[in-house]
Amino acid sequence: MATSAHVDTFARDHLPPPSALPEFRFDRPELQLPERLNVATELLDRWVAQGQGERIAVIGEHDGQPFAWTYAELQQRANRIAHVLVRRLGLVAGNRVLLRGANTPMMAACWFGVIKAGGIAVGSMPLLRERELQPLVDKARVTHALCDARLADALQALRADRPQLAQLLFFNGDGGAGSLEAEMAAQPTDFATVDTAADDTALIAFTSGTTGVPKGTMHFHRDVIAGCRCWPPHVLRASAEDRFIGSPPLAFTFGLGGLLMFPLSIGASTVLLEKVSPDALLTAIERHRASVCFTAPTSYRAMALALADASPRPDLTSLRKCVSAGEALPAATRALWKQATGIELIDGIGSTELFHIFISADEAHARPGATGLPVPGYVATVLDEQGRELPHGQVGRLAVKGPTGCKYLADDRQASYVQGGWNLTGDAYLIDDDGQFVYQARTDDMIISGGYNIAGPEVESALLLHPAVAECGVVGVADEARGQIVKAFVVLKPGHAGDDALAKDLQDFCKQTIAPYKYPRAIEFRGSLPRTETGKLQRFRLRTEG
Ligand code: 3UK
Repeated sequence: MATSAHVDTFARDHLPPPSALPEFRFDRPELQLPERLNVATELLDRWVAQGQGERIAVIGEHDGQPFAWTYAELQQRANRIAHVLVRRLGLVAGNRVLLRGANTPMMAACWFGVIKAGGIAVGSMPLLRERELQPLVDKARVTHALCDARLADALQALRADRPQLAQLLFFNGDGGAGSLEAEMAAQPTDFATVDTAADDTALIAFTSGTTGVPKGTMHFHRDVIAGCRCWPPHVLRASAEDRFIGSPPLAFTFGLGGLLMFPLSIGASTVLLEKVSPDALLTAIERHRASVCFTAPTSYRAMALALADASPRPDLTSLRKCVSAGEALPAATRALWKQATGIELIDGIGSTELFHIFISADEAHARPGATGLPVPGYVATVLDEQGRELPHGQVGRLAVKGPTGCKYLADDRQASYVQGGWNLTGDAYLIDDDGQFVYQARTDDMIISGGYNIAGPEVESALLLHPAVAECGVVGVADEARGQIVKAFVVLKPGHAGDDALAKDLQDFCKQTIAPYKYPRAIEFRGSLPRTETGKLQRFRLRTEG
C-alpha cells in the first residue's frame, strides 16, 4: 500500500474493516492504476500539461448570458482556491470540505481546489435545509465549507454551535471583501497538486436515501478514475468534441460523474446549469448546442411531452447521446423520447455506493424494459435470500462487483450492503435469456397482494402507455382481505378529467397490458408526485399519504 498523503487521518480511521469490504476487481488493463493518483492531476492538470489548456472545459450562465472557462482557466481558479484553503483557512490534507451550491463553474472550481489541496470533498444537495445538513456536517466531521452565497442561511445557522465551521467562505455573491473570489484574487495561479495515494479518500458522497440517517459513502481517488475508465469509454463513447449537459446535482455521484468527471476525463466540455426543469433543460440544449445529456427518466418523459406541444420547437439537432439513470426507465418513456428526438436512450443503473453506472446498454444493445448488461470491469448476478446464484428468469437480489464498491463512513449498514464480497444494491432483478438484467422493484417495495408478488414499476410502465397519463407511482397499501392492494397515484395530461370513468378505463387498460391480477385496485388522481432532488419517486410518502 502506498503511503497516505493525508495528515488528518479521519477518513482512513473510519473506513469499514477489510473483512467488511466488498471484493474489488481490477482485471482489465485500463484498471491497472498507479499507487499515487490524484483526480485533479488526471482530469485537469494533464490537459494543460499536454498543451490543451485552451480547450473549453466548463460553460455556465450568468444573468442569462453564457460564459466559458478553458481548462487553463478552470485550473488557475482551482489553484487559487487550493491556496485559499491551505493558507487562509488552514486546511491540511485529509480535512473534509463541505461544498454547497447549485451546479455552476465556480462549484466545479471549488471541487478541484479541494482535491488539489488533498482535501476530501463533501457534497450537499442544494435544497437541503439546516436540519438535513446537520447530520452530514457532523458525520463527515466537516472542517471547512465553501458555499454559494445564495444558500448561506442553513450553514450560517449550523455554524453557531460548531466552531470548526468558522472555516467558511462564500462564492457567487457580490465578490466583495471576504468573499472566496476576493481571497482568490490575492493568491497565485499555480499550485502543486498534492500527491495523494490512489487509496486516499477524495470524496464522501451522502446517499439520497429517503429514510433513516444519511449514509456517507467514501470514494478513493482510484474509484473516480476507475469510474472514468469503465462505463464512459465502453458504453457512452463520447469524444473530446462533445458538449455535456444535464440536471443531476454535482453532489449526486450521477451528476459528479456525468457532468464533471467524465467530460473532463476525455477533454470535452460541460455545461453546468443552476435551473434545470425539463423546460429549462430543453432550452439550454438548444442554446448551448449540447450533444450529451444526463437526466432522470421522468425528466425525459416531461421533455418529450413538452416537445409534442412546443411551437416553435427547440432545435435539438446538436444532441446525439442521452443517458437515463436514477430510476427504472419505463419502455413507454424510451419510446416517447425516441419518437420526439429520434434518439435511443442509454439506460444505466448506478448507485452512490458504487460511484456510477455498472449495468447499462448502449444504443445498439438497448432493449425496452431492460437495464442492460454488466459494464466491462463489473460482474453482476442475481442471488436468492441465502446468497446463492439464481437461474435466469428468476427474481432475486441484484449483486455486483467491480473496481469500485461500498465503503460506508462508520456505519453498521455496511453489513447489509456488502455480503459475501458482493455489493447488494437493494434492487430486485431478473436476468433474461439474453443475459439482459431486467429491473423489478426496490426489494423493500415489492407489493405482496393476495399471495402474489407484484412489482410497482411494472404496473407504472403499463399505466404510462395510456394516452391520458403524464406521470404515475404505484405502491402497496394495507388491505384487510389481501394484506396489501396495488394502488396507483396518477397525474393526468392536460385536458383529462380524473373521474370514476377514467379510473375504470385505466384499470381495464392495465388488465389488457399486463397480467390482470396486477391491476391497481385503487387509483388516486394527483396534481404532482413527491420526488427527491435526484428525480426519484418517494414511494414511502405515497404509502403513508395514501
Ligand atoms: C435505482 C435504478 C433502475 C436503484 C445513481 C447512476 O441513482 C443513483 O444512485 P442512488 O444511490 O440510487 C441507487 C438506486 O437507484 N436506480 C438507479 N438507476 C436505475 N433503477 N434502473 C436504473 N437505470 O434502485 C439503485 O439501487 O441515488 C445512478 C449513477 C450514479 C448514481 N449515484
